[in-house]
Amino acid sequence: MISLYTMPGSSATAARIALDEAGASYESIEVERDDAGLNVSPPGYDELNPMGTVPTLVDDTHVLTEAAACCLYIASKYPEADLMPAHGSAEWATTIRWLMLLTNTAQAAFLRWYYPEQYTTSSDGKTAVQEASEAGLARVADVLASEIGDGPFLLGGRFTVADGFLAMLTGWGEEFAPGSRWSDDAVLARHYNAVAARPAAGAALVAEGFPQSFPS
Ligand SMILES: N[C@@H](CCC(=O)N[C@@H](CS)C(=O)NCC(=O)O)C(=O)O
Repeated sequence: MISLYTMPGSSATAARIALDEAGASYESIEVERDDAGLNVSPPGYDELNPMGTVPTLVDDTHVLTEAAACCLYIASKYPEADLMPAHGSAEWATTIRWLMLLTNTAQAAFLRWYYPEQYTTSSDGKTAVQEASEAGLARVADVLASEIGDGPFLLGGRFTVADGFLAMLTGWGEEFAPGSRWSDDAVLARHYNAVAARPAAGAALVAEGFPQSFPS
């Protein structure tokens, strides 16, 4: 059985959405940290994921880290769920293009906002890190909104694992200043709502602490 190591509302949400959309049988194992941010449970977690982050997905002898890699793995393991277009097709190319932007650029910028102390050695540098993250994220939001257009998904009418990933990111950043949250963008809010309207993805989002919908 697949094991998904997770923390509520974390990057593991994208993998959970993919697993639930696939109807996969899996166990969820919560990683617990102490006040210093060290993983204390389950014992030995950092050997599984040397970065010490979540998610980690274990499927028999396969150990995957990186949320986007987990999503692609799940899509390949459960082809009947149709979570990715046919390998090598134009739609596949478009999907991996946006999924890589989501993880390399957007997710990374959100994580700089949430963990600013990891990106500055200056004791008063955290605010500047967060401001730069928000500015970068505003640019990515514009690009994504323009790509989605009437959508409702990145590929138009077809849902892929990239949409689950994007919905997770749109659900983040609620601490940002009003107007600069991704959920403030009408297109991204509509995209989120379309993902959340799917029974499996919507239940996963809500279970992870995300809203059922955003005003759009
Ligand atoms: N690129 C990694 C990022 C994972 C990541 O940073 N996860 C966060 C939670 S959303 C985490 O575990 N942070 C703990 C830390 O950086 O100490 C992935 O996609 O899995």
